[in-house]
Amino acid sequence: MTVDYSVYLVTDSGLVPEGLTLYDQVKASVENGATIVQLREKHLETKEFIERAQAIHEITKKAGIPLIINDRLDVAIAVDAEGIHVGQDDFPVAKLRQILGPNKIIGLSVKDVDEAREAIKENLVDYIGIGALYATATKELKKIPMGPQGAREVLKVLRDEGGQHIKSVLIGGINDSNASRSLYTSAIPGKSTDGIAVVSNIIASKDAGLATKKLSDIVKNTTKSFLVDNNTTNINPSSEIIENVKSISPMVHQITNNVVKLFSANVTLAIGASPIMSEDANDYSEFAKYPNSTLLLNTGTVQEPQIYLKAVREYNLNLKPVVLDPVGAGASVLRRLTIKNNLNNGHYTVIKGNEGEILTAAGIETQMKGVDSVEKNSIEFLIAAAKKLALNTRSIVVVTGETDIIVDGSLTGEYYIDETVKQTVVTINGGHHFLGKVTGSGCSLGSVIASYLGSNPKTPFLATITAVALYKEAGTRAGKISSGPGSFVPNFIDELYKLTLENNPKSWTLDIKSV
Ligand code: 3NM
Ligand code: MG
Repeated sequence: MTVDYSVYLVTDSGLVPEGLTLYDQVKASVENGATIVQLREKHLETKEFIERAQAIHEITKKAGIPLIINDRLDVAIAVDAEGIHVGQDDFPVAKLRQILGPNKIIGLSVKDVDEAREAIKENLVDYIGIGALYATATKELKKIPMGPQGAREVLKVLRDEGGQHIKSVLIGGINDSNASRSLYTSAIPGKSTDGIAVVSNIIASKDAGLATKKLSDIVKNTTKSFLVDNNTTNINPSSEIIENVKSISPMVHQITNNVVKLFSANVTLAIGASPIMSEDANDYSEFAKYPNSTLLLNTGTVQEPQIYLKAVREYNLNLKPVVLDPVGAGASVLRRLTIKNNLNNGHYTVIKGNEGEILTAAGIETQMKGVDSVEKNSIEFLIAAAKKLALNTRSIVVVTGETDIIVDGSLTGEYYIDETVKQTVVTINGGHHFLGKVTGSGCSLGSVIASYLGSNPKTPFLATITAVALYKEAGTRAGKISSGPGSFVPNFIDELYKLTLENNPKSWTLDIKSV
């Protein structure tokens, strides 16, 4: 039997809204895209559990999908369910297999790589539930949520240590705002999860059918419009992209640090976009719905996690671009936590930083001096780190420095990653050393990238290249006519403005290469 794990409904009768029954919820869900159902009843007497299982089984049988019973072998046998799901401390898998035979589905909850290794060694389960992915109110967790990073580690063990045939679903805190990126960012080359397992986002919904349909669409389709194809052969800055910024003038919502707000706003205006600064969550959902709006998160002066996470959630939900600038990411424990939290709980179209920041984001130990990178690594090493981060996050990664590096996020429209994945890497040389003497010169590049993405959401890679190139070209030109960092600032804003008006990227003098 081939089982479709893609939209895996797990029940919890305690979460059913007033006026509805569990039966209503499961029926609506199954009719709208649930591909497998697990009946999870923690407080029912045995007789009632069996009766309920029978009733639910009628629904799933009619739809031709499997019913899995949580925990209770006796109930599973009594109703001849298609399978059983157990936790680490429940009925031992070896015994289950012995009793149920080879044809029943057996699933096991796995919290970490050690439990994954154990499951491979036993080689008796059909699938594992990897969780908890995120925080959840539905179940008391024994361990802090692992995030996509933890899920990748588990999948790596399955891929490399003999568990390639074991299917998997993600579980814990999954809903329509994070389902897409959860699938994308948990995948590694050669091994991806097979679906999402969801309790409250469906069961607690007043319209379980609609809730399921949304999730089902996300798994099947919406991901493709969110993460558009970046396979571009053209790496030359594009006048069409610049024209779009000028004609659309996108709203660029910036949650940024206190040092650079004025400068970033001025840079945004100079290139034809429209800045708005807000850290108030009451603004977020409206802004995220503006046509062509886009979000920049700059963590230079670290704020409460929810200020960032609520904003990313809204923009992700509305399929709008988000740029993350993890300023000073490796400088302190707080900053390392902040980036981990942001990366684990949101999807970013572009992650931009200097070498130290990108290495930290990629999970490579680095030395930071304040917010300045004190790293001096080879360009090859930086490219490798940027590729790793791009693949893990499915984001475009920009590493700034004398040579800027831009790596695509392999956003092919599918969430699995082929083992032979190819990532486009572009380097841009140019600029002027005064850029390094002016505060906000890195941060306002984030504003420019965000502006370009907002007006070119379907071609994010070329938009990013064009934004970075425009910025460097303006720096080069301003440097030539400035006597020091002081006069450089107004000259730089003027050059950004002029380059935008001219819109003739063919005349730019940068060295842009695909490597
Ligand atoms: N198992 P929701 S987390 C049933 O970590 C369950 O194994 C988990 O509920 C695990 O979708 C979880 O409402 C609850 O967050 C998931
Ligand atoms: Mg259990």
